[in-house]
Amino acid sequence: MSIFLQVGDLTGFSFFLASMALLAATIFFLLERRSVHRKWGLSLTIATLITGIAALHYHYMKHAWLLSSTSPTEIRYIDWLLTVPLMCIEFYLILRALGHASRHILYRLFGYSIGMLLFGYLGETLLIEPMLGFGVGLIFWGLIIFEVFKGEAAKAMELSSHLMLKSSFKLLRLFILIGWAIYPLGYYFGVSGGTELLNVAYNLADVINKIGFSLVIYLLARADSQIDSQITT
Ligand SMILES: *C/C=C(C)/C=C/C=C(C)/C=C/C1=C(C)CCCC1(C)C
Repeated sequence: MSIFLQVGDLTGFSFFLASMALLAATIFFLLERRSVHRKWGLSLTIATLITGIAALHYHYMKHAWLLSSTSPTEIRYIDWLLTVPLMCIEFYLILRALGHASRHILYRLFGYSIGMLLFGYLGETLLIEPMLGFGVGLIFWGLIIFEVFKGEAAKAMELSSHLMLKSSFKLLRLFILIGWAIYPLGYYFGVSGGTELLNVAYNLADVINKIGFSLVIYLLARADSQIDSQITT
């Protein structure tokens, strides 16, 4: 085994690509910090943490893959356990900017995402029957979807008349519905199709969901900051 990427190692390729893309996104958000108003500082910090934490984990995952060609399941789930709750906080911060945040929404999103990841982990490591972990994980994902499309979070968002914040919220929840669907698909087909398929799917999903999601937050923060500076000047 070598620590170099071998010709034809598509999975290794996707680890390198995800690692570099996440690093680039992190540097971009750090450099762009001054282009947003202070009130968006916390949202941008969290967006930077989402890509930054993942970039660091990908550094380790890529090495683990090159050395062993096995799924770096533990590192991956540690990454998700940190970054998915941070994504929940981003929803909460938008609701707070809309003036309709409740902490219960945040706690529910935390609880559902931890449940989803816990059962995914237990199934993937065969500590429980893989399809049981999958099924329970799906239920928790469904609860997250319900919360942001029909539940209290969605209702709180609808109460506001701030169009730009509302459309960003609607865009972000599409990541949860569509972008996040790649994960259970990867799990389902990976369990029978093998670790390569599983890891390529997860790597692709992480690039789309972490960079795309954070970029929407950055664009919202920048657009809203420009409106503010037009009013004050
Ligand atoms: C940055 C990391 C993200 C956004 C990770 C998201 C992970 C999921 C949406 C995982 C979902 C799963 C299920 C819905 C069923 C069980 C298996 C999982 C954990 C892969």
